Amino acid sequence: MSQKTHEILNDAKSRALIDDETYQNWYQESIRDPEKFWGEHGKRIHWFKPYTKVKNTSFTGDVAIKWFEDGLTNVSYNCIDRHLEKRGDQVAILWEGDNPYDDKKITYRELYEQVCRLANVMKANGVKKGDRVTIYMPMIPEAAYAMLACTRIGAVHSIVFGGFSPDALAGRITDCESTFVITADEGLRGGKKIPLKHNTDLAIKIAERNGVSVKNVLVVQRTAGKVEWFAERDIWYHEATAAAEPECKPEEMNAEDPLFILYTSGSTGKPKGVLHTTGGYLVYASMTHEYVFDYHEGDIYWCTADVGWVTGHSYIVYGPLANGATTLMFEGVPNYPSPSRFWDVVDKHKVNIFYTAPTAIRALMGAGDHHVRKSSRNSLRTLGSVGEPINPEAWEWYYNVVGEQKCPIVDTWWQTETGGILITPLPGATRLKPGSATRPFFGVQPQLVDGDGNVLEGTAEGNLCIIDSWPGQMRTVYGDHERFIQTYFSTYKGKYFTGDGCRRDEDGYYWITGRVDDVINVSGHRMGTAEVESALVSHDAVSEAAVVGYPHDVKGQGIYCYVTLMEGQKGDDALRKALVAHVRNEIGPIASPDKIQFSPGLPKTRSGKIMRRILRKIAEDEFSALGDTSTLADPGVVDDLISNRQNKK
Ligand code: 6R9
Repeated sequence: MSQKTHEILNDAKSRALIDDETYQNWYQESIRDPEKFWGEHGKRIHWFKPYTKVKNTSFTGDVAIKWFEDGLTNVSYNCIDRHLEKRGDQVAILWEGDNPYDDKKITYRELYEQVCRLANVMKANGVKKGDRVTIYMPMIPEAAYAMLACTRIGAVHSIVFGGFSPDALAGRITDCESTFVITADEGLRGGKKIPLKHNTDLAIKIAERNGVSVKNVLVVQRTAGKVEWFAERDIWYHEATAAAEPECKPEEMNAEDPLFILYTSGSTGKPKGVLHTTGGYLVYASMTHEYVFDYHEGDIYWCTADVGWVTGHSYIVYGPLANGATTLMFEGVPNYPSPSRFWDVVDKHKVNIFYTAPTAIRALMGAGDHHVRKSSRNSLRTLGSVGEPINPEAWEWYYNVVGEQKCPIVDTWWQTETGGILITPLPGATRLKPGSATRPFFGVQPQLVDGDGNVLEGTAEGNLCIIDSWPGQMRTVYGDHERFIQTYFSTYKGKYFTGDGCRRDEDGYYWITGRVDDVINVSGHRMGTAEVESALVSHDAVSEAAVVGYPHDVKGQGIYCYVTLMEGQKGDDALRKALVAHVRNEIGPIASPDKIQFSPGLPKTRSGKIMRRILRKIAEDEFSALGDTSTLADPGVVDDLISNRQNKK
């Protein structure tokens, strides 16, 4: 592990909003007196009725988290209306299409009109405050309009990533009982079309069988590809919005009214509907966006995530727009038409702040420096990373080759559940160490505990908990508060448990080591191994499956599946292919197994528990250190597993 440090950069320092001393002072104050600290910073957004109570949170008992609880506000008002006077003609969304010749600039005034029209369309079709709206969209401006239109009328959006299958979409529609879906005819990524409307049609049929009937589907025309049309249900977006009024009064929302649901994988069962609310979330998203990226007025800001993930919610749409920024929205992929695409876009739009994921950095690093060097990248000032631990080699490449040692890298650690960034350097204030997310943001109190819950002080490695609330924290699992308590607050009583392992070094810096539960991180996408397992066993040929992660050069972790077949089935390459296709179908391409090992048996304890520790070791090709196998019901299976391993180095 590299212990090299990078001193505060002079360029970053001269313009930095926060220096090290300010960081220390604010941090101390935020912990000593959170009421006062957040009472002041809560004012960064507009309130129709100001709050008088700031913090009312408890991590024990029923776990109730409330911030700014008597304040009234509206997210779309904050992201649009309040900027109109000063920056109505400033670009709000800078859209770069999949095709490099395709782009669009949407000013704040245009954004206002688009969002109002769409809000009116939704209202006219019976969508009311509190109703759930599912958004299944490509990365086009209409995705942001849809989010903001929901917030304008108080509807709760649930975005489902466009790469998810009809089954996965159906599960999410059913869980939150949404009766209104917004989608597009087709998506376009890397020159390939994605049949979003067709997938939606299939998902709605499945949801119907599960008792949830979708009333309307609003369809954006993106490719003008052929789609099936159900006249009593489907509505063309362009027709309906053209006919709607361009003004719509924002609903006054309580700070604790639900804002959105976003499904995320855990170690058990089906994905959880993470629920975020209005006031605290927006305060936290906008504040972190400003200070973590050292955002200054006029900056062109680009986060390469998809709005289907939390990063897209907080740092493409809500944080930047609440701050009146110009946010770049990219429809395509990093290597289309060539691996220089990111840097071409940086030069084309003079991007100042660039935020991406380690998996993209590693892939582009592998493609060769010449793809980077042919661009100027002069405009860049801050580089960010998110989604998984960034290995020091990738960090150094990002810093030296992409940033030419002029841009601090903010390695931002956070989760869908946390709403915004919790551990991160601040440009110009934090000395950087490659691979470390460094220090907590204001108001965040990390704690390391061992397996028994003992608090570890000083230099230590353990399980990462957060011991007090911050405004952006999730409030509940939609429809299942008990699961919320069980998942996050019961492992270590009275503490929020992140599911991540972490080391704290001698400078008090945090180094995230990865998940300690049965969640794997594939290209920055979180996946429960249980989800992939249940997809596998739903195939007729499979009797049992166990899935683990293994180190993968580009994806961070790859998906390694041990599969036991039904009697009479033959484990050959044809079946491997069929199983990969099956999992893609059930969940989506991001869950495609990388390795499938057919194994007559799995290593189990006498009580029938699969010993994943052993399976992980074999998948990593590190089987000389298998540890104690004497508690296995049949130690013999291990030899077979080793000799048929699929990842020989
Ligand atoms: C924002 C997001 C959360 C999990 C998290 C952790 C991993 C995210 C990281 C990181 C190391 C970073 N993770 N950022 N690990 N360093 N900078 O990614 O949310 O999709 O919910 O994933 O991702 O394991 O627990 P989400």
